[in-house]
Formats: sequence, structure tokens, C-alpha cells
Amino acid sequence: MTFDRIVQVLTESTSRRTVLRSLALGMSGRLLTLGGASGLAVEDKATAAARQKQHNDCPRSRRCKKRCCRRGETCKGGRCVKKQPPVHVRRSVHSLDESGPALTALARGIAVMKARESSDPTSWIFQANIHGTNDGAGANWNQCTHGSFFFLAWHRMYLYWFERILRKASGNPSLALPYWDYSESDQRIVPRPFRTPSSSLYVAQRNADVNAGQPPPAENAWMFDHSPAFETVNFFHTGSGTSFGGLQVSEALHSGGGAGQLENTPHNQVHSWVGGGSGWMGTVAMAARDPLFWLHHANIDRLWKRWLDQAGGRANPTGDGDWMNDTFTFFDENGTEVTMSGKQIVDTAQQLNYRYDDDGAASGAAAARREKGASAAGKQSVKELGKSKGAGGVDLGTDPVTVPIGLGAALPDAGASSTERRADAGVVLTLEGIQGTGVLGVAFEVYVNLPKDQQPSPRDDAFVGGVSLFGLQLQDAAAMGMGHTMMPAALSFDITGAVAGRRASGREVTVTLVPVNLDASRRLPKAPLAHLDSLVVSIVQ
Ligand SMILES: [Cu+2]
Repeated sequence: MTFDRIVQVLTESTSRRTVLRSLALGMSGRLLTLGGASGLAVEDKATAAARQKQHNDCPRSRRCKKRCCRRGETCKGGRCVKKQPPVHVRRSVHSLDESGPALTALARGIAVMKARESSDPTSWIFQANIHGTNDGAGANWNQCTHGSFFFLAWHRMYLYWFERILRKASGNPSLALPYWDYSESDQRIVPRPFRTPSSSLYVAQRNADVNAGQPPPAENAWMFDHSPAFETVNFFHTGSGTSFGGLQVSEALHSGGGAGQLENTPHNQVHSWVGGGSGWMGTVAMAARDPLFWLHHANIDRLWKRWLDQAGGRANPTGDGDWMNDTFTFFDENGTEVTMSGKQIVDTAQQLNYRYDDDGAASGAAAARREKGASAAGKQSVKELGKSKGAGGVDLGTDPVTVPIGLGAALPDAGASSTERRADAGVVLTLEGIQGTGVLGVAFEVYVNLPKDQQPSPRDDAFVGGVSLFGLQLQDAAAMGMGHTMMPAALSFDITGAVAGRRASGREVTVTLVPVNLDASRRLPKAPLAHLDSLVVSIVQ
């Protein structure tokens, strides 16, 4: 048979399949290739056309069957509709039965992951090492981003891929990560399975109080309170401003030095409290080896959504090209490398197939306001009013330290202009160059213009927030491969309310830093616990 003849047969044939079969049996290599390739295409086209015809008839006849719908579609109410993957619901861990299917599946998935070799990207240790590790530089280890406006996005992606791995490992297709809602004071005690040594949910490396089922002292309630972060309207800040989500940077950094309000409190504070004096949660390198890490971060991820619900201009930085497009690398449930960027994670239900059990509580009107008044950008102008004296900075130890800051100009009359000023404008205190000395489980309460004879209390108006050293310790720097040179961290507090009506001292603001020992099982050493380079008071508008 000549080549021309074959083409003629192909063209004329009413049963192409038969011709192709005979071609495949009898032809030389060149023709076989030709016949095979074009034959398959012909066959596929015919099948596709038949399926398309069935599909076209289908919705009109209102008698669709599964087989007549296109691939990826299903028959619903007589019509072919796009198959929706199930939306997994992340629930409050305290709403789950301690021996019920959800926590049982969680424990099983973690046990399976822990049994895998650490070189396996779907193993417990490998996944934890993606966040941070002292085990050296493995592929894609030490990737977590803190101290910048990438913090929330990166951790959302990290949890998403981890949850997929965990779900497959558990064998339960409906597994979803629970979240730990410690904003409720009666829920700060973790459920029993997390405190039971025989459970895969337990680790010994925690604050002794956590594993003993002891709640934190009532005076530390502020560490679990997200409401000051929720009052912040702008997602990111520049310079010495304050924001919900962190410092605007062009590239994600392991430690960006500019944590947002939510990252500082409750995120960092809860890390330090759960970790205590020597536990894993207190350091970046070990934190993700504690199962509580994942429940803690699910809650932080949920609070990001609840913050958006507050509307009033709160919005994600979808206009920022770097935030939207910078890509990060993770692994899926098969151990295959995957990449993801901010634009793929803004809508958890639509894009990532998960939601929280309290999603949707915000009204449609609030959502509309959110779209209208979107102002993720922190276009703030910052004017420095005064700075602490002394080139050596300030050492913080076991005794409270008070630092005076002389102001070059009087503070504006906050009372008179409070209705006119922007929600994100005001008087800001910035602590610059914060670094821990390696003592874990310590926080500092920050007070402004605290009267000399007054006992400091976080319930007082003079209290403006707290400092956590999570991620700012020497051992964190080492784990991040930075030696002893960390990106200097700055933390800003809105002190507008605290200085209003407290200006008896004239052109001066005093800042008092009070150490808090988060681990009652040990005494703090009589040595510097942290160092600040300087304290700055600014006007932001
Ligand atoms: Cu964290």
C-alpha cells in the first residue's frame, strides 16, 4: 500500500477504526506513527462530539444523567453543573468531642506523619522544618515569614498544604484542622488529648502549666486579646506606622522586623506562653513540632477573616503586586512540590475549599462597605516628635525600667480632633531594635505616663500593649542562618488614648516596661532579658 493510498482509505473509510487497526498491524514505522497519531485524534473528536451532543440535549430535556455531563460536571436537578470539591469546615477545638471522630482523625494523621522519614516532604519533621529548624538547610526548610505583611499569607498557604497532607495521612477525607480560640478565657486550657502523654497530640516540651491544664494568670489576659489588633484599619504599614498585617516589603523575609498588631498579640504572645521557659513553641526553629502550633495558626488565620468582617475600610492588600504575585514553595499530599502566591489565597472557600465554623456571620452590608472603603494601603506620613537618649540603648531585666522621651513639640490635642482624624492616625510609640538575649517565656508590658507611685496593671489606661520576643531571640537568629545579626525588629503602639489627658509632664512622655515571667516553674535570671536600641514617639497622619 502506498502512502497516498493509505490517506485515500483513511479519507473514504466509514469505519476509521478498522482501517487504523490494519494500518497499525501492517505498516512501516513512519506510517505507523502517522496512522497512530491521527487515528487517535479522529477517534477522540468523534467521542467528544457525541458527548457534546448528549450534553447539549441534557439540560434542556431536564433528564440529565451523570454520563452525559462533561468531565468535571455532575447532574443536579436535571442540569449538568460544575462539580464543587467539598468545602472543609475548620471548627473550634473546644466544640469537638474529646474522643470523637475529628480529634481521633487528627491524632491518627499526626501519628502517621510522625512515623515517616524526615526526608519525606509529607513527614511531620519535614513539614515542621519548612517553618524553621536547627537541622541544617534541607530543601525548602526555614521558610516561614515573620515581621512583614507576608506573615498572614505565607502561614495560610503553609497550613493549607499541611492540612491536605494530614487529611490523606489520617485516611479521613473530611478532616479539617481545628482552631484554638483562646480569646475565650475558659478555652485557654487545651483539651485533654493534647495533655495526655500517650497521645500523638502531646509534647512534653511545653510550659508546665499548659500540660497541667492550668489557665494563664488573669492579669495576662491581654496576651490573648485580639481586639486592639482589630481596631487597626490598615492592613500594612510603612516606616514607624502601625498596621494589622505588618510592614510592607517587596520580598518576603524570614524575619522582616516589622510585625503587625495581630502577629505581635495574640500570635507571638501565645507562642511564648505555650513554650514557657524551654518548650518548642517559644522558638521559630521548633514551634511547628508542637501539634498546638497548627491549631494556634488556624486561629490566627481565622482572626484575619474576622478582622475583614469588621469592615470600615479593612481590606487585603490586593493592589500590591508583590503581595499578590510573590510565589512560595510547599509540598502536596503526594510529596510533589507546589508553588502558590497571595492572589490564590484571598478567598478560602472559593480558592482553598475551606472555611471556619463562624464564617458568614458578617452581614452582606458589611461586605459591601468593605469593598467600597478598601484602604489596605498604609499611606501614612510619620513625623518624629522625640527619641530616647543614649547611644547604648536600654537593657530590660527582671525589674521594671522607665525611659523618659523628650518631645520637640507639644502633642496635638487628640480630644478635639478625634472625630476628624483618620482611624489609623494618631500618636505612636515605636520600640526600635528589639532583641532577646536567649531567655524564653518572657514578655514585657508597656505603659505610657504611668504615675510614679502607681502599681502597673494591664487594666489601667496607661497600658498600651506588650512586647513578645518570639522570633527575636539569639537562637532564632541562629536557626534562620543569620548568625547573630537579625533584622532589627521595630514594634509600634498606638498611644493616642494613653497620652490624651495625661500630659501633666509637659513636653515629655515616659515609657515603663515591666517584665512578665510566663513560666511559673522557673525564676528569671538576674541578667538582661532583652535589649532595645531606642524608643521613639511620632505623629502619624
Ligand atoms: Cu506562629
